[in-house]
Amino acid sequence: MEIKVHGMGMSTCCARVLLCLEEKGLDYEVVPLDLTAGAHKQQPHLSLNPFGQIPAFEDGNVTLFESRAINRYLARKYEAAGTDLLRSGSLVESAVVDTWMEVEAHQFNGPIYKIIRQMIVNPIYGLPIVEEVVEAAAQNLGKVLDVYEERLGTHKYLAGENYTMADLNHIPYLVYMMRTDRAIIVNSRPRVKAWWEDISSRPATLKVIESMMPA
Ligand code: GS8
Repeated sequence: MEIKVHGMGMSTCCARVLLCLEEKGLDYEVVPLDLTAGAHKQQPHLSLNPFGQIPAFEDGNVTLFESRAINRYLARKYEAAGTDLLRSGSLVESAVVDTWMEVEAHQFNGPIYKIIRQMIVNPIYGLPIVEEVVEAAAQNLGKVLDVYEERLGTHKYLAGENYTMADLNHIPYLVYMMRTDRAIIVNSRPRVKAWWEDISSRPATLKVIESMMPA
């Protein structure tokens, strides 16, 4: 297979890339990496991702890491296939997609990562859930999603009337958060809730959720 994703479907950052591959209808192979054995901190993985993290990505001779950068590469290379994720045909529309992708990476990701780390990852490693950390992150995420609630009052999706990579990049952490009692942060905001129900029921999303951790 030309396209290889080194990692595993249960990892949120790998799932982000798989969502893009599925929206584009591309064939790919997930090359499993045994994180428990520390394979990500050793060669040959370090030559694919020098930070010793997953995912790492190969498309023929091209090797990349950083899930969001991999997704932009895929969307540019396979622009004509599947969903138009970057709206590159319009300077302004693509700039709005960029804006909301930045919002995801710089406003949304920080607090939701803390919630998932505490509530989902810590128990796996036998670590306690620090409730104060969860509460502070939930407050911050709520403030971010207040902005989304407003935005989704005038637009169907974050970047406008079309589903784009700006929406897609949010999905993996939300899949896990929606299984916790902090799902209320989404469910208490009607437009954010409707947006989540829409983007989480896309065929590509349903396919990728199958490879994530079971609920
Ligand atoms: C983050 C990669 C990352 O944190 C990206 O690709 O988007 N900004 C990067 N990967 C995590 C798994 S994410 O579920 C990872 O590899 N963790 C193991 C480690 O850091 O040792």
